[in-house]
Amino acid sequence: MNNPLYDTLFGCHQGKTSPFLELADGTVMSHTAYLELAAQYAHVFTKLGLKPEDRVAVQIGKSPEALAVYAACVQAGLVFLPLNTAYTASEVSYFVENSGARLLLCDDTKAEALAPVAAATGAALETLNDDGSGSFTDLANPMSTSFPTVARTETDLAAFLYTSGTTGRSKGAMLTQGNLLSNTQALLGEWAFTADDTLLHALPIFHTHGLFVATNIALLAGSKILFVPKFDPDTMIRLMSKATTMMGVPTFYTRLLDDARFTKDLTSHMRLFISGSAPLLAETHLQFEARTGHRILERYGMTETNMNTSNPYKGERRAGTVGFPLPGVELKITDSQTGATLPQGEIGEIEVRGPNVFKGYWQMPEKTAEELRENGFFITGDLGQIDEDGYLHIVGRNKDLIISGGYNIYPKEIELLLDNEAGVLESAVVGVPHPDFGETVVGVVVAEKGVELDLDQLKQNISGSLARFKQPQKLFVVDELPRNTMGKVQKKALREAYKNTYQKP
Ligand code: MLC
Ligand code: AMP
Repeated sequence: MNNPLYDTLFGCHQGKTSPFLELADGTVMSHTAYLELAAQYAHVFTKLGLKPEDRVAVQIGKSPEALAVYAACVQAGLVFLPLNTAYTASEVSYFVENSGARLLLCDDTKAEALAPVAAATGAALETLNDDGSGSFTDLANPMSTSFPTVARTETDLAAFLYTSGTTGRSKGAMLTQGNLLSNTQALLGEWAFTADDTLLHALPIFHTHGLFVATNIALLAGSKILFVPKFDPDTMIRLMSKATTMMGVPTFYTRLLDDARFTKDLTSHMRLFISGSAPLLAETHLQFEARTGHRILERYGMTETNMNTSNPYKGERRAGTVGFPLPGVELKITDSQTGATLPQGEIGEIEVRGPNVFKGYWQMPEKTAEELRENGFFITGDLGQIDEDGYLHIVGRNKDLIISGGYNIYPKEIELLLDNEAGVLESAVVGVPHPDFGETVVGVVVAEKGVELDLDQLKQNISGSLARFKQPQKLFVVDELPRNTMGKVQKKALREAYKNTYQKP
């Protein structure tokens, strides 16, 4: 095969007039139109001097054009590096610099702020707006609608997705063509997607869930996607009758349940609802079944591994569990200290191995070695337990991570900023329950001796460096942080102490 990922997901649709993307206003883009646009973009990459393996950093809104950039990168053998649109210029600066991206694509609203970032790293800067306009489009318009696909193998890189870590420095997870392809093939079989399906797609396309899980499956199956820019109850309810399947984070499901228009009738024709990226409360699963008669299929994955486990499509979808390892994925529960495999039923670290597991962190061999064992098992940082029927339960995290509305937030990144502020001796950031997002961010700070901290000012000072969704909802001052005998801050005690502090604004 010439370029396994391109040929299997994209190239196979060449010449087909079948609908691929249907937008909220009813506009349809066929498979062929999508591929022709991607080919034009691939020509622009060549014109800009990009070579296979070069990184293309992309911070643009959700549009068919944005999805065509992904296809173009695969066809031209480039590494696609999507970035959350909420990231500030200072956050983007790190990703561009660290990845050595040769091209940075953004929209007109960000171009001015990102121009210095591109200039400092030597990356080319082009714009692509939500409506399809921009300097990148101007370059693409005169290009041919066919492009000679660049040969690749399954071990070649296809994408970098950045994920933060316990040190606060983001790490570029290197995903190969084989990682993406094998996972899509496994999921397609498990969830029975076909060309008759229509997927209601409201997830962002800069993370694994909306990009690889949702889009790749639809491409492989030849399904149509109802492609909406973001989750909005009115649009979801309006379009539900046209869909057969939906994927979402738990917040999608709780928001739908909060809407009286979301009824059994509205969903009677639906084939499948899938949830992931954050824990779906068993209560939500049961409420959903009571309201609609559908049992949500919950699965478990992460940036570094794509999807690892899934509840069964045909068998019992068990509330509060994430099901069984996918075909080809090995999973074990181990002792966090010794790494030894624990007997069934015991709680321990979840480790996974398989063709889905990433190649390592870009230019961070030590970080890679800490989490990816030489024998191929990846230490997920999630704590799990396998019940007597083989279902995996995720019971906690061994990593310091907050998941808010499906977005990962690493406390260390926020603590480093708070600690740097004048008058702050030290800080600790934890996640506390939030009715809509599952968890939200709270910061606890200790002032330097004799200093009276202005918390509003403090929040304001760190806001320029942090995407809105990472900014603490609340800050508290304490005399000292709770510590264990080893001197380690006891986050569990802080989570307990502040668990009821979220108030609706
Ligand atoms: C938005 N805001 C959030 C937020 N999303 N705050 C905390 N957590 C979030 N997730 C804030 C904005 O900063 C803004 O703040 C305000 O909420 C309104 O913004 P919005 O864009 O209008 O929000 P909304 O549309 O309501 O978005 C909420 C959401 C969205 C849950 C629909 O966050 C979302 O689509 N999440 C999906 C994330 C996802 O795809 N994760 C997959 C990761 S992959 P202000 O102050 O400006 O008003 C992965 C692997 C796997 O985890 O297994 O899948
Ligand atoms: P990310 O790094 O954004 O890919 O997030 C991956 C993390 O999300 C995992 O390590 C889990 O902690 C969490 N996660 C994903 N799916 C689920 C799920 N179904 N239940 C609980 N946690 C999940």
